[in-house]
Amino acid sequence: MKSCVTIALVPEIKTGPWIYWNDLEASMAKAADLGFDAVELFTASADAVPADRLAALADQFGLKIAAVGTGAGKVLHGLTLTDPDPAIRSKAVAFISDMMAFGATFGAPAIIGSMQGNAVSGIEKKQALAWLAEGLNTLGKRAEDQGVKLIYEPLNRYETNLINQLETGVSFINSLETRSVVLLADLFHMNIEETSLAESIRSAGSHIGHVHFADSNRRPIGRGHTAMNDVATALKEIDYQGYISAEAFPWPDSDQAATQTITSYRQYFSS
Ligand SMILES: [Mn+2]
Repeated sequence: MKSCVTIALVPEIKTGPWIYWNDLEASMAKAADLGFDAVELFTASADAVPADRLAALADQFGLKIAAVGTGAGKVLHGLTLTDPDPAIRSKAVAFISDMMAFGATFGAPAIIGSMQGNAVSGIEKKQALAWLAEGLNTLGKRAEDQGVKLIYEPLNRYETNLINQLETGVSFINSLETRSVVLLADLFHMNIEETSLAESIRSAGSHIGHVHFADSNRRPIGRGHTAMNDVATALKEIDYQGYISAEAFPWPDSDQAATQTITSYRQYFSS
């Protein structure tokens, strides 16, 4: 497993659960100092950070780019893959596609979280899931062409009414034409939705391609009541090799949250 910390560069979502904010270079320097293996980026668009600048910084600090978030497409532009308007769905696919190409430069997959949207008023859930499948099939094909996976994230019920649990997520991605989509196990969402975090991880097994590392209250691991020992044991049992990425509130501040995160990571995964 590999440690990772989130950096958000979108001022409009300043209240969100990201450890570092605003200054890419300073944040990467801090992440490297603490010994993180990688960073996960949340940017406003695919060209918000020039790829050559990011490559130079990654090289300078010895950090990998673990994944790139696509949520700005919804937050800034109101796009989702399940909007009833086909023009908006098409723009959502284009936005994610651009972000995926940016990430693929670094071997980093794109994450589809809030861009999945919802079955909105007047739309059957079955229809929304069909639109989501259509979008993921198109994007999964492009991911395959670019040599990266595409990460799909089940969210808790307050953020989507489509897919809230890993088990439903596994059935859904197995129903797709593309084999390029993997699941994101976000421990915060799972804490709300799963009967047992460890059992869900064991069942989803090799379908898990990314982990969001946050405690029950979205604070850094160790600052809530998630039974992290059981979760870590389950991830080792399924031989998870991916990133353990801190998508948690910068509580009480970014530096302390980052330190808490790497300390917890080492406690549970370094052995
Ligand atoms: Mn997440």
